[in-house]
Amino acid sequence: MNKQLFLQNLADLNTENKDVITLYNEISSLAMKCAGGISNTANKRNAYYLSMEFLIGRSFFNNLLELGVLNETKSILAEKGVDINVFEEIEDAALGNGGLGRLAACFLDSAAGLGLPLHGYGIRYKYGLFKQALENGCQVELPDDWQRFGDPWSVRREDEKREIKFADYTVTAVPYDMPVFGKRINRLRLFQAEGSEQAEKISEYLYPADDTEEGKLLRLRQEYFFSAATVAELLENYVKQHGRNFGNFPKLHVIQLNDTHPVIAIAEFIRLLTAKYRQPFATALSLARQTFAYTNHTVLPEALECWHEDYVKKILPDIADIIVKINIYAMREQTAAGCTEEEIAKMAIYKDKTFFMANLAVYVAKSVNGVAKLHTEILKNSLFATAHKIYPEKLQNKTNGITHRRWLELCNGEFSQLIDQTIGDGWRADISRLDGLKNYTAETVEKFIEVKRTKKQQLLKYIAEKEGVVVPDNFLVFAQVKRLHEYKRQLMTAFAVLDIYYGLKSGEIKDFYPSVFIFGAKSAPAYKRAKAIIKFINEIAAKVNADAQTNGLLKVVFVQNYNVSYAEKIVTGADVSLQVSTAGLEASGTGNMKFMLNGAVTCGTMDGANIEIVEFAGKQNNYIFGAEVDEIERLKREGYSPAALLNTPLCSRAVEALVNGEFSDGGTGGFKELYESLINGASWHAPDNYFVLYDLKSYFEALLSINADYKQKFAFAEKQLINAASAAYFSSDRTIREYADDIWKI
Ligand code: 26V
Repeated sequence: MNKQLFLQNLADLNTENKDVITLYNEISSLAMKCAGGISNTANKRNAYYLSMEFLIGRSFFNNLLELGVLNETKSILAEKGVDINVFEEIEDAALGNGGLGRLAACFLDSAAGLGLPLHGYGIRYKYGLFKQALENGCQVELPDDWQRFGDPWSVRREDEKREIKFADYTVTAVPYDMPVFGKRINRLRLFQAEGSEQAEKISEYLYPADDTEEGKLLRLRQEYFFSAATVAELLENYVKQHGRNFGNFPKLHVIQLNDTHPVIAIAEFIRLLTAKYRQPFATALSLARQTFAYTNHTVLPEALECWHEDYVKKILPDIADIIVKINIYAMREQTAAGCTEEEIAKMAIYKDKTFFMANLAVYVAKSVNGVAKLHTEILKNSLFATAHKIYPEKLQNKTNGITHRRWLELCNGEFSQLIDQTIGDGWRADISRLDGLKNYTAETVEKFIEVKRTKKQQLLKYIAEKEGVVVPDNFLVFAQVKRLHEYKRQLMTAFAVLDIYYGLKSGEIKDFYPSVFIFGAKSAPAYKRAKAIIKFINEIAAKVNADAQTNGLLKVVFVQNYNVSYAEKIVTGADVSLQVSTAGLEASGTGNMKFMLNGAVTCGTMDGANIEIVEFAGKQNNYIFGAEVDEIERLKREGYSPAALLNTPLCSRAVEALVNGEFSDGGTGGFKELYESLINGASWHAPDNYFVLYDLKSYFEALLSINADYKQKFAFAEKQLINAASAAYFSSDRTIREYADDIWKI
């Protein structure tokens, strides 16, 4: 970065009579001009991260921070009478749904920060994840036209576009490069589909609905589109430099597949090597097995991709043939290794006219990783147990992480300064030094209490403006913010909050410290139950907030359009992070880490990375409750009757509220359906298959004990500070070093 040039030009910039969007574009373009180009890595080993999602959020502040000019920019603009916070009007680039996409963004940040050559490849969606509004407490989806502010951080690479062929038509993939700044400048390359109206559809929306034939095909086209563009580019560049001796390709490239979405890249890689570059199939397969690595992000069966062969044959017939052939090689190898027919069936890549993308990835990839200790154990012992027996060297753990630059330095300047004062600023470059904060003094705790109060005030002020709910800033703040899904159990929190409310009204709960529950979540547009849960929470919020008898003690807010920028405010202002998934189902969670790093305690189940969080920060400094994996397994085996729990006081009041007319679902029948799902189940699942009623009592008790403990302000703040001081492990710098050392060898 030519810092001098940037600051000089910025000082000379005329800001008068310019609107925020114009200024945003001018300053961003100036930074791009002064930043320098993508760091050169030809002839060195590089890692490529293929992902359908990169949930980057806002680039402006982060890029200026990474370029080392944020503070100076703030002062120069202030001198001109421009408050840098006006750029908060520029909305997020939400090219992702949740954790998986945000992880990809954190990984790029950390790799650049550590000076490691990792490049992202994905899709430049015209519309990112929908914007959420609440109407009458119900979610409505609005298009997210993120490019309407301009896109000054991308460079269109017309000269590097290429054709991608489907059986019925051809599309042009045009790369847009976003530099990722740090110790070096890496590339995030997003492809835009062009050429015809049909073609443009491919990069129009993130995750189109896939419940129709057309939707499924579109999704498959998206996956192939960017995977094929990436693989073609890497092979072509290699051949330009090294000719057709591909022996060195795996030495120079490692391709990390972010979940199964880009797994089709494996088949395309083999297709190009055989059809275009005339390599024997066995050679191509062997090269693939040295090049690809795969990360699994969920064990939920409904999220494990499989493609009916008809779809693939229809638009990608050669790819279908190749996958069938890979399956033959796999079966041959597994038979030779002495596998039984049953074992081979479990690892099948092609069976019953269906392609199993996770099995394809596990067979071909040289490394398969889970994203938290428990998750990897589950992969080893159940989901991929057979493959683990045959290929024991493949499975490994890489516990997720978050970039402490965005998730502490950028979003919590106040706390960052306190840390600087306490242990020096070395932690910014080397996060492991954050451990030093464990030697805090009473004075540090007092200062931390001040910081928390400031961040809480900022958050509650913002919520008052945006959501119209006023919460006094002495309130204890609980937050559950994440995608809406039954397994994440926002419904269980809703029940617990209702029980608290009834307890306050009846006088059974005494000496309650004033508390607010903040929810933030988007539901998939077609996910009816999730939408009913949003409505239910909003019904509860309306009732509780309007009750003069209790609303000095309890408030509930459901924030609209929860996204990265909202998260940056919520994680800093919250006291308690709610991470209450059914044990075994949250692969890792990364929100839990963001709260921890900003000094919130976790109230959660022994699931995903929560387990490691309490390992580092101590169970005594967090609030763990609920059934653990073994118990859930036992309940599933032996059967569990939630109806029997309906008579217990907590369940009867809260669960019956779904159907006793106390709340209205707006005539959709959604509340009754939720009730039925809990008590009677449905054609596709057992009653209460996420054990909401089972864990409700211990959850309720955990919440009350937090409430009681919070009255000891100093002791509670100490717990919070210990959590922050123990969070170094959860920096994605650590995660990326592990990927670099163990998988990528870069
Ligand atoms: C996808 C789908 C799609 C079909 C309907 C149900 C369903 C449920 C879940 C998913 C999630 C797909 C993968 C994913 O986003 N996993 C998340 O990855 C994060 C980063 O590793 C991790 O922290 C989260 O625990 C995990 O849920």
